[in-house]
Amino acid sequence: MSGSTEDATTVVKECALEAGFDLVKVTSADVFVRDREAALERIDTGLMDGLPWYTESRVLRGSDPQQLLAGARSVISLGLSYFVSGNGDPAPPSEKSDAPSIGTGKVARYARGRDYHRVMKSRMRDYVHLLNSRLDIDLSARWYVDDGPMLDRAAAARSGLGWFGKNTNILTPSHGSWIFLGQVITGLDLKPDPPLQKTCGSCVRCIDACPTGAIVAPYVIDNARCISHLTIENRGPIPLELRPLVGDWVFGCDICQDVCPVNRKARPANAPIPNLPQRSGSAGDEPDLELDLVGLLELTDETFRARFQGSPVARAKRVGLQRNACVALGNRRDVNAVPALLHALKTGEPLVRGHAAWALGEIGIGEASKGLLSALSLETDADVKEEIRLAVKRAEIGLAISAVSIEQGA
Ligand code: B12
Ligand code: SF4
Ligand code: SF4
Repeated sequence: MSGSTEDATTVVKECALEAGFDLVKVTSADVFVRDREAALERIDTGLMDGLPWYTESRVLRGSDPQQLLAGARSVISLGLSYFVSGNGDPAPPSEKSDAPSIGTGKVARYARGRDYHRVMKSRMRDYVHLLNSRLDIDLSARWYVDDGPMLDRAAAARSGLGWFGKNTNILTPSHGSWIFLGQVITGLDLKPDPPLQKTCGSCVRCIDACPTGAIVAPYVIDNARCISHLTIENRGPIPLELRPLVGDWVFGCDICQDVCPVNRKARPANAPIPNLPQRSGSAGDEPDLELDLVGLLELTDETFRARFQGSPVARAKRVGLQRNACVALGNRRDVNAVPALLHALKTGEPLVRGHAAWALGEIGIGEASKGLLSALSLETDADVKEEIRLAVKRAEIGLAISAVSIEQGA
């Protein structure tokens, strides 16, 4: 290893911290063989179902840095923490809003500030400019974060930025798994870092805690069962059997990270992703910790845009978010939500109407049941009609069970 390689590697690392990243390591530009095979097998066995853009050719390209940058020599692996002190746990109810709330739904930590894609890409651009001026070269480089084909976690693991947890997230000794990952592929000859010799040991907390059983084996997620997929990427209905397990998550899920012991010692970000500026319908310059469920049902395309522009939450689209709000309201079983759900059952898109019917079926009593019966005769969409029929059935069973309990109690 030449002295100049060592010097360039030192500059690369110093500049990354200066550009606002929390972690930086280096790996070679060799093919990620194990990860390529694992990803191809995941597609083959149907465990990536629901993500039509996650294709074999994407994996083949994304696991070979040479295909992404001709003449690639090194991959700089970057980590940006999104763990912000005060942005971790939901605020106590008194601090949430002045308006009376029927209930709120949870937003995953990573999505509580400004869209990280934009923030990370802009820091990466600045980083490459900084490298050019410090090294006095015109660096050949390509950079990726999340939406690129590169296998972000594979690069992080091989470079020793962190290690694979059994929940498939990259865990880091200093910042836990609360980090976004990105890479700069370059033609620079840099000194690679060794992978960490750490593992989860005998811990299986995340596997036990996952409500939908999405961690089907250590290091393996069934995408179609993961709440993160169901509430964000999924454009269709949430499968009936999974709805009760989604709880009150309306965007993403943090359960397998919240229970992880490595995250207990996570350090907050050095240069946190900024919050969104003041927007209509939000509490001001505040992170989206939790979202008012009835408020979500009331959103129009225009108010949705105004509220979530620049936020990762926009990815779910208005209809997806309203679908998720219905599921969370159904899981709360609060009769006060019935008027809003009945309104959604009459005026929402078919996907929202179907999930509003499900929620009313979960609540099951009085106005909820009556509303379902009258909607059944008016509904024209076959799928929504079926949802209403099933909801009526569940409401009737619920009523019969409560009648028996009252009789037995009397
Ligand atoms: C598709 C995707 C999803 C899908 C599928 C998840 C999945 N497990 O793949 C869904 C929508 C469910 C999802 C959810 C989330 N995601 Co996501 N997602 C991606 C994306 C775009 C591709 C991931 C991928 O290629 N998966 C394919 C499978 C095969 O990879 P894998 O599950 O990591 O499996 C690896 C291990 O099994 C390993 N392996 C195989 N055999 C063995 C054996 C041993 C012993 C070991 C140690 C390892 C090992 O090899 C596999 C390939 O590397 C990446 C961005 C990117 N471009 O890479 C972000 C990314 C992985 N997601 C991210 C985040 C933050 C999340 C969420 C936490 C968001 C949330 N809070 O809701 C959740 C976490 C859910 C979870 N437990 O994984 C971050 C993860 C950061 C980190 N610290 O790891 C990434 C890297 C985005 C980014 N650039 O920051 N995501
Ligand atoms: S994000 Fe939630 S649903 Fe997905 S694997 Fe983790 S705990 Fe399970
Ligand atoms: S909860 Fe335990 S098994 Fe799961 S990722 Fe964390 S340390 Fe690993």
